[in-house]
Amino acid sequence: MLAAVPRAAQARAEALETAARIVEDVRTQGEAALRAQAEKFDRVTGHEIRVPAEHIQDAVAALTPEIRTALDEAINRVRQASAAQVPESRVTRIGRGAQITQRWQPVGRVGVYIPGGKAVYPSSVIMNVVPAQVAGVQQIALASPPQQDQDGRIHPVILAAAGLLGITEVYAMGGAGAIGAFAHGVADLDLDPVDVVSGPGNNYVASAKRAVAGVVGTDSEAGATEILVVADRTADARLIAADLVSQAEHDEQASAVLVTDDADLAERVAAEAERLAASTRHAERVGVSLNGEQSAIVLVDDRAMATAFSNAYAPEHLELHLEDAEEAAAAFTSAGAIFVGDQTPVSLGDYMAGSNHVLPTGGQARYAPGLGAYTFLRPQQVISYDHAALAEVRAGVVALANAEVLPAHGEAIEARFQEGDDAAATL
Ligand code: HSO
Ligand code: ZN
Repeated sequence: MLAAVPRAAQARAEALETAARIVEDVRTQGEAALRAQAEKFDRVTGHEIRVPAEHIQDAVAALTPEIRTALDEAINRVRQASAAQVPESRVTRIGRGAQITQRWQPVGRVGVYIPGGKAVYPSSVIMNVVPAQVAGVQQIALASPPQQDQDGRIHPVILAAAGLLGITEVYAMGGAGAIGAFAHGVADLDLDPVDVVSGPGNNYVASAKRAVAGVVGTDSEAGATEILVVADRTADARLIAADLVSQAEHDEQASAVLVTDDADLAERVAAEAERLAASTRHAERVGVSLNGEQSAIVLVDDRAMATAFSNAYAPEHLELHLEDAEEAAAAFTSAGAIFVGDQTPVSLGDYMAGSNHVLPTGGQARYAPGLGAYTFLRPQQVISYDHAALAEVRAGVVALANAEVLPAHGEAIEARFQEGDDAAATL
């Protein structure tokens, strides 16, 4: 069934080799490597890599009221919804004097990377920083490439979004080198290594994250944007077409898929999408995306088949334009995020819904979540037994230790039951 709508291919091998080399240069040569990379990739020299506090304040002050209000509102909504992603710690009493606490510990330090090339997304600053803050991360640093047309400063609206979020540690550095700098630290810049690197990026940034795996945690790899719309005969073709085009606007590789059991709707959406695609600002990109093999209109026999297709495809974004959308949502089990009803478009979620827009692509939604507060939390168990509780399982531990021929394990238990210890325990 899936063969009909293949995912866009991504060339990885070459990028991985290049990215690993760039990361290694930053690890061994620090600031000098970052400067050489800025000159080569960003055509910027002599810039301030550590962004001074005044530049951040200036960027906030320069925001138009509309954008400032919108950023504030988005931050507020994402903060509210992210709070539900922090589990409460729970204590399980295994027996008298024996307990396990399951707690969720934030990582100490996070590096957020925000690209600055053809796609400049201040909204991604919010989607990465807010969950880390909600998780309780104490130190959050942000990096974005120096811009040639901004005198080597980073994009002002990205800087302003960071400022609104209270981020003070910002670096003008880009691409794979920035990921290397976060992972390994840069002594000349007083940049300490982080525990987790998150944030979107091109193939080289994604490859650099692979190259630093095992050194730091990373968020999952995001590929080109995907939207899958499941619609029935009650749906509005004009709205569906608008939503397909909205995600196709991101990238030539973006996937826009409609699944419906209504042939008439399929035809109307195709016509409407074609009309919109011709006149939209990014017409060329949209045209390539919609006509690519990764985009399609899939005609199915019935709802069951539509649901099965969507679950197998596991789209990044799923929109339900169905008469019974609210109830139907339960059957759609594999999607990065599910947008219910025709008044809940993906572009609402991209900015303002309160949900996170960093979501699993390429079918990763079958097993992986999007970005959330939990990306920055480690579940940890805290174990606490008293002497009497240990006594209850003493023989069992010794038996298993002996069975594994690890007698010192058993002896560590027995050490607690030697003369004197026993007496103390009976007090
Ligand atoms: N739809 C993109 C996120 C985004 N849209 C950022 C606009 N800005 C990937 O989910
Ligand atoms: Zn988008």
